[in-house]
Amino acid sequence: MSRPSVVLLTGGLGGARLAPRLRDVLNQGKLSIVANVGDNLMWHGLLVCPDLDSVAYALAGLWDSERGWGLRDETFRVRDTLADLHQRPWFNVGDRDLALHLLRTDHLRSGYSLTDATQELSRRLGITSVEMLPASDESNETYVLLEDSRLLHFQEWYVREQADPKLGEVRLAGGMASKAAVHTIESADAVILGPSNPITSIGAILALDGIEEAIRSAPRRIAVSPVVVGVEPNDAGVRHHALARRRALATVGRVDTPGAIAGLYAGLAELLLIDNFDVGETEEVRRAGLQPVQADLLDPAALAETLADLCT
Ligand code: FO1
Repeated sequence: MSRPSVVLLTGGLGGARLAPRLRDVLNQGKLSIVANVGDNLMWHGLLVCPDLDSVAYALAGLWDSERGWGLRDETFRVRDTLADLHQRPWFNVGDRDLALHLLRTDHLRSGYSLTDATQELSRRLGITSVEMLPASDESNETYVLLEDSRLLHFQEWYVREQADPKLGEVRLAGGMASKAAVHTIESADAVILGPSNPITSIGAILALDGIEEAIRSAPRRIAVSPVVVGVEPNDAGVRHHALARRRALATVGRVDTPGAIAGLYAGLAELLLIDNFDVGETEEVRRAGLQPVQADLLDPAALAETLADLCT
C-alpha cells in the first residue's frame, strides 16, 4: 500500500507531538486527525477545544511544545486584566489563542457545525495536507466525580486542581460521534489509537456511538502506549499528564503501565507499541490479547517512522 489513508485518534499533547511527524513520513498518504472533544470548555462564552487546538497549532508550526499547550510567544494580558477586574481566571487563555476561540464561536453561532468550523479554522491556519476532525459535533464534555464527592468539569480538575484530587469516577459524556469522523475511520486503511490518556482522551472518543464499530472495520488497528514505565518524566507538563492518567486509570482499577492499558484496547487494537525500555511489559500485553511491538516512544520522529511502516 503506497499511499495509505491513516486516522490518528488523539488527545492534545500526544497528538501535537506525533501528528506533524506522521504527516511528514506518510509522504503522499492521507492523514486525518480525530480529536477528543471531552476536554472542551466554555470560557467566558467562547468555546475552547484544547485537544483540537494543540494538534492544529502543532501542524501549523505554532504550538508551544515546552508548555505543552497554546501558542509560542504568547502573552496573557486579557487574563491579567480579568484578574485586575477581580475575575481571576484559573484557565489561562492566551491573547493570541483568544482569536481562534472568537472565530470558532462566531462560526458556531452562525450555524456551522464544530466539524465545519474546525475545517475552516484549519484552512485559515494554513493546514492543507491533514484533515482535522472533532470526534463529535455535540457538546460532549467530560466531568469527574472526586473521591470527596465534588463533581467537576474535566478542566476544573485538570487545570484548577492540577489533577491532584483522587477520582471516584470519570463521567464520559458519550453521545453521537460526528458523521465525518465515523466515515473517515470506516474508510481508513489504518487507525492509530494515539499515545494519549486511555480514559479521558482515547476513552472519551471510544465512548461515542459509532466509533468502535468503525474502528473494527479498518484493516489495521494500532495502539500506542501513552506511558514509558522505565523512564521518569523530567518535564512538568508530562508529569501533570502522567498524574492525570494515573488518577483516571485508577477509577477502572488499572495501573499506569502498557500491560494494564492493553486490556482497555483488547478486541479493538491488534498491536500495542511499547517503548524499548518496557520490554518487561511484553508478556502482559500478549496476555491481554494484543501483539506488543517495541519502538522508541520518546522520539516522535522515530515513533512516526515505526507507525508509517506498520500502516503501509
Ligand atoms: N493547561 C494547563 O495546565 N493550564 C492552563 O491554564 C491551560 C490553559 C489552556 C488554554 C487553552 C488550551 O487550548 C489548552 C489549555 N491547557 C491548559 C491545556 C489543557 O487543559 C490540557 O492540555 C488538556 O485538556 C488535557 O489533555
